[in-house]
Amino acid sequence: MKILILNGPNLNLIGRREPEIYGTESLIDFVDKMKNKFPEHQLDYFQSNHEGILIDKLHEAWDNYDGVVFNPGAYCHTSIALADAIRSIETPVVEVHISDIYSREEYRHHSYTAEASVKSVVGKGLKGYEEAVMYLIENYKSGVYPGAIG
Ligand code: CA2
Repeated sequence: MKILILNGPNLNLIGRREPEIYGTESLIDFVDKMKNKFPEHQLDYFQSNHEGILIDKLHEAWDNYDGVVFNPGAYCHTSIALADAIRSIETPVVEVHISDIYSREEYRHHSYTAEASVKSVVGKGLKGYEEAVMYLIENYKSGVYPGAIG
């Protein structure tokens, strides 16, 4: 299975600041380790700080990937365009947030992109990415994604 791990704004700085919220490990290092845990699957990593580039990547994922694990960062709280991009492709998208957005500042409590995704995993640290990958792998054959909310 080919899975794209897609990350949005500021997630390139994870591990360097605010360790009490995001931990001390960088996403690139974590994804590298995760690749060893899923040797029979292809995991590709991409990060951008730009909304349009993330939209382009989602469109490209339709023809090139079987699933996307997506942390849109703060764009999840604002971007109807990203939510539309998720809805516009047939590739299943699982949203991940490292922190529990629902127990943080009120302006983080709503996610447009989670509403368009088949599932969302929040507040589990970087392990949440692993849970999202496993969910995609487990449900790929049946093509049925239980718990789908969008
Ligand atoms: O919890 C998550 O994964 C978030 O998507 C992280 C975003 C935040 O805006 C979302 O509400 C929840 C922030 C990305 C990283 O921001 C940093 C802030 C300080 C130091 C390093 C990264």
